[in-house]
Amino acid sequence: MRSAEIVIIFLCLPALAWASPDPSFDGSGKPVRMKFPSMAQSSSQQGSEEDAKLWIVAKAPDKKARTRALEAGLAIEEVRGDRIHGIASAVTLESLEAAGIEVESATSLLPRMTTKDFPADDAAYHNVAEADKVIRELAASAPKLASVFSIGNSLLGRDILALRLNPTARGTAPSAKPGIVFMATHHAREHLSTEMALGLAKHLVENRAKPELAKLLETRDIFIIPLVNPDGAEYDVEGDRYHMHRKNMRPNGDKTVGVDLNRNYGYHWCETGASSDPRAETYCGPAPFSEPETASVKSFLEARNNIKVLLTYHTFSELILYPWGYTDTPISEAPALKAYKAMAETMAKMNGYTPQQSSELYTASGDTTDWAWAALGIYSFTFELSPKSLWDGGFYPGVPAIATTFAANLRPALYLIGLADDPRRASSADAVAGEDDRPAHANSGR
Ligand code: 0X9
Ligand code: ZN
Repeated sequence: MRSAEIVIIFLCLPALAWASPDPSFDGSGKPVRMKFPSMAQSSSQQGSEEDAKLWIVAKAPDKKARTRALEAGLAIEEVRGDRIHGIASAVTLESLEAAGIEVESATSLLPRMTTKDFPADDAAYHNVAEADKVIRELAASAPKLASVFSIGNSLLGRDILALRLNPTARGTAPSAKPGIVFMATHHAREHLSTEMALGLAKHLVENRAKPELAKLLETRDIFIIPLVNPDGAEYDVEGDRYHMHRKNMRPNGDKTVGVDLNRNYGYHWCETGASSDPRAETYCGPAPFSEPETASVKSFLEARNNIKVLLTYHTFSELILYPWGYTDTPISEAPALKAYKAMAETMAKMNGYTPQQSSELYTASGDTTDWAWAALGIYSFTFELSPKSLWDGGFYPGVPAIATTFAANLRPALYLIGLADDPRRASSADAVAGEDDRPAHANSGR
């Protein structure tokens, strides 16, 4: 399919009222709530090219084809049998064709622009200023436990804030206690991941005196970074409208904006499942760690060899992923692999997600977890949070998803905090002391 032949498809499924030309109405005269977000008009200061996103359905019968699609610049969001669904700009259509990927449909997301109420409905989500405020207020409310510092600045100069929970070390002071870091929103539009990080921060601070948490908090060095990509997150909601933005806000000098921060880490950088074309959603940047956001995470982790576990929250698909992502080969250290699998499977029982090696989803290099494991030996996980599918809201699942996602993912977070002293304990019998195998409560009924 060539760009000129893009068909603007209005899906006729009645439940998908957002796909009608005026998404505020379903034809019955009654206003409906869009499941999918409003998109920005091209009036944004970043220019129209960034906003002209397509929802692409293509044939990709195996993982190799999925990786080729990523390399052509498609951000794959769902794998359904032999088809992939994802987001790209129009130019990527040609690259997909050149890569031998058969595109079945390319649906412009622009017709969904006009709904006015969705951002207001989502007011419970925190923008950058609000998220920073939450973090600072939590720290101020528990000065014996919590402190805040900046791990560095984003491209546009925003602080990338970390909340630290450690009663014996504040700010950037060193600590020998076993450390763990939670990160969120490498990808701008994955706002639910920031909510998960904030929810976890709030839970730990507000329940710090409870016996089940007090000992953990006393003995661990916990870092929570809710916004690795604050510039992108801010842009994505600019003007009270969603821009479906993935990358950071680097002007690439060719009218395109952004580097994919989860392709910019330095292990097997840009070798597979990433693109060197700045127009691509999976653009790996001009060099490994070229972006201040990934460079800040790198320095933050390199300066703290007490950090043993890392969890980076993304959305969506409900997956638990562990290295490697750049290759199908499993990690070579047998005891570590056993521990990774045990951790992923235990957490999957808690939240109902699917555990797998990252490359099972697709092979892609330059992500956070491959680098953190390869360079620093940190046990590193990517969670793809809710929803499971685009049809349940995709990147913009609405306010109810905040509470259900937090409820499903609190226990995995506490479990990882518990294991930070020795992650290899995961594969021994005492690892889940205090844990049980109840199915995830928050997922029941889905
Ligand atoms: O592609 C990504 O960066 C992550 N998915 S997302 O939809 N949030 O963009 C998944 C990264 C998993 N890592 C590898 N497969 N290497
Ligand atoms: Zn992501």
